[in-house]
Amino acid sequence: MQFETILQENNGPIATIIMNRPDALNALNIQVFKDLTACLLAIAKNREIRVVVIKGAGERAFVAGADIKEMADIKGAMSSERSYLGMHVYDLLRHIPQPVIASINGYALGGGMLLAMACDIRVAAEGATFGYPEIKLGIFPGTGGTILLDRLIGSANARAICLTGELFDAPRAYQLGLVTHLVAKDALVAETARLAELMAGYSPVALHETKCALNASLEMAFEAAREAEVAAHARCFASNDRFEGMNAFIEKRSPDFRGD
Ligand code: CO8
Repeated sequence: MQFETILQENNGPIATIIMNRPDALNALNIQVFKDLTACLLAIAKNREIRVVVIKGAGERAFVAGADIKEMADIKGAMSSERSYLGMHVYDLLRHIPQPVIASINGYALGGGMLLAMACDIRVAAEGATFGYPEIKLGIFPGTGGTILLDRLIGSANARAICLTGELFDAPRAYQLGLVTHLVAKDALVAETARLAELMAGYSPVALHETKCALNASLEMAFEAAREAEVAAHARCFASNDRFEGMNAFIEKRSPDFRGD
C-alpha cells in the first residue's frame, strides 16, 4: 500500500512504519492520521505481520507533535473531529493484534509523545527529547494525552509534564518509566530489531491476548479487567500454539508457532 505521509516497509514478519514528513519534523496532520488509520487496519488483518515498528524519517525527530500550522486554522467542531481521528489511531495501535514498538530518535513531543505512548514498547536513543509543550500554544494534550500519561507514569509527574510544558531528555524519560529501553544513538536500530525479532518468534495468539489483558487493565475497573484477563487467557489455552509451546519445552526443541 502507498501512502502520502508515511512509508511502510515489510521485512519478513516485521512491518516498519516510517513517519515521513521530515521537513516538518514528522508533525501529525489530518492526512497522517488518515494514512496511519488505513495502514494499521490493513496490518491488523495481515497474519504474515507479527510485529510492527514505528519510527521517524530523518535524524531529527520521531514526531514533533501535531502540525501547528494546520491546527492554527482549525475552528469549532473541527477540533473535536480531529481529536477523534487522532484517538482512533492511538486506539488502533493499542488494539491491533501485533505488538508495536516505538523506535524513538530526536523529538517526541505533544501528539508525537502520545503516539509513542500508544505503542506497546518504547525504545529511545540517548539524545531523544520528550515533552508536552501544548500548554505554550494555549491548549493541552487532548485526545487522551493527559489520561494516558497519568496512567503510564502516575499523576504527580504527569501533572508536572502537562502543566509546565518543559521538555526532558531520554534518561529522564527512562527514569519516569515512559520509555522502556534506553540505548546509545548508534544502537537504536539494532536494539529495535532485536526486540522485534524476539517477539516475532512468539505465538501471535499469545501476543494478542497479552495485549487484550493489558488493555483491559488500562481501560476497565479491576473486576471487569480481571474477567477480561480470564477470557483472554482461556483463548490462549484454546490455541494450537500453546500446545506447540508447551510440547516444545518438554521435547527440548524450539517452538514453531503458527498463530492459530
Ligand atoms: N508542526 C508543524 N511544523 C513543525 C512542528 C509542528 N509541531 N515542529 C516543527 N515544525 C517545522 C518547523 O516549523 C520548521 O519548518 P520551517 O523550516 O518550514 O520553518 C521545521 O519543522 C524545523 O523546525 P524548527 O526550525 O523549529 O527546528 P528547531 O530545531 O529550531 O526546533 C523544535 C525544534 C523544538 C521541535 C521546534 O520545532 C518546536 O518547538 N516544534 C513544535 C513542538 C510542539 O509544540 N509540539 C506540540 C504540538 S501540539 C500537539 O501535539 C497537540 C497534540 C494533540 C493531539 C493531536 C491529535 C489530533
